[in-house]
Amino acid sequence: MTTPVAVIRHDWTRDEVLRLFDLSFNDLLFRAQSAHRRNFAADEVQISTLLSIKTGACPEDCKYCPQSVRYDTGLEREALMELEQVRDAARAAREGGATRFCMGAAWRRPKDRDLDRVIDMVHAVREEGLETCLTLGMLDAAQAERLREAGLDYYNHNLDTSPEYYGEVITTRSYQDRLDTLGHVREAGMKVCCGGIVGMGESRDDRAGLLVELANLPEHPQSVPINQLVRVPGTPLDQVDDLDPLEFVRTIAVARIVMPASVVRLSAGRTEMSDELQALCFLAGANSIFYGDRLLTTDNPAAQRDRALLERLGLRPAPGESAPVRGEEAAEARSESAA
Ligand code: SAM
Ligand code: DTB
Ligand code: SF4
Repeated sequence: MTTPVAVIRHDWTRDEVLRLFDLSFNDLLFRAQSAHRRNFAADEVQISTLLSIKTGACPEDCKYCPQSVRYDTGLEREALMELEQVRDAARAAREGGATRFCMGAAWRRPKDRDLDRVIDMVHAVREEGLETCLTLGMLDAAQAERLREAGLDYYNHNLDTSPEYYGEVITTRSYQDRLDTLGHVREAGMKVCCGGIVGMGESRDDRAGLLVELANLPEHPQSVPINQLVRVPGTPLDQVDDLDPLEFVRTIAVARIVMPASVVRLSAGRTEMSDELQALCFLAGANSIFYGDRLLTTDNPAAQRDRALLERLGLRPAPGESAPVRGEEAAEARSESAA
């Protein structure tokens, strides 16, 4: 009998997932590393760079977020960026070694006239030969369709936590709103980037609940960012207790096991992590990072430190999924979305 390459399940129960969390650390990491090797080159790490294209003054009340207008975090608000600035940032990201460029806007949902400008940005980033990702808040079906026609590769929209803990963190949009947006993105045919945040004072049961929700979506998100809360002074979660770092590693390992063929990103929070902790996260099956000195509004490890870390661990950047699209394909996408 041969072992299947990847058993993709959508019927995980919370008890089963909690039993994975309860394994001995060695057993858990062995299972996660085995799942990883069945599906991915063991030493490749996908490299994404983030850019905040519209910063601050967000009407939503996400308690972790420095960009909510409700919390005084001292963040300067910035209007939607000019196209040429975005193009320059994308070019610099590609030259620095990123294969994907993720643009984030502090909106509840984009207005259609904003979407016109963001679509021009997607074209510009594609012309630089990078995969494209956007995170703009909630989308309706027509907006998702427009983004797919523009050639957008990924849309990021996180579930953030378990359905039970969600109301402790966000009250201005529901879990179902998030599932609806994810449905529109999936149905439009784009790849889904969806994960959450740990270290917000949630329980292990909540971490298991988040992973069950992600794994039981109609399709596993192709990209699963696992963020450790970045505690920003002025936000309501500023004073939350530290999460045990080994519990963070366990969360990555369980994500790898329940979504074996998805790229799991060790996302926000790396600035506070030692090289050794990050190495454990890679061993647990993380195979993507945000690269570059900034996340959206907070710091990320310096690019130089990350290059040294990857080198020390013998990890190499994964090749991008789409061939460079300077020229033909990008022009095609532009004329399609103009039609
Ligand atoms: N406004 C859009 C939205 O929320 O859908 C897009 C941008 S929002 C900043 C993207 C994601 O960043 C959030 O869903 C959350 O998971 C993550 N995030 C925001 N602030 C964070 C923080 N302080 N620590 C860790 N992750 C954070
Ligand atoms: C995701 O899951 N993490 C990224 C990205 N998707 C957009 C954002 C992290 C933001 C951390 C806080 C900040 O820099 O503002
Ligand atoms: Fe706004 Fe997104 Fe921040 Fe929530 S996470 S406050 S929606 S920018």
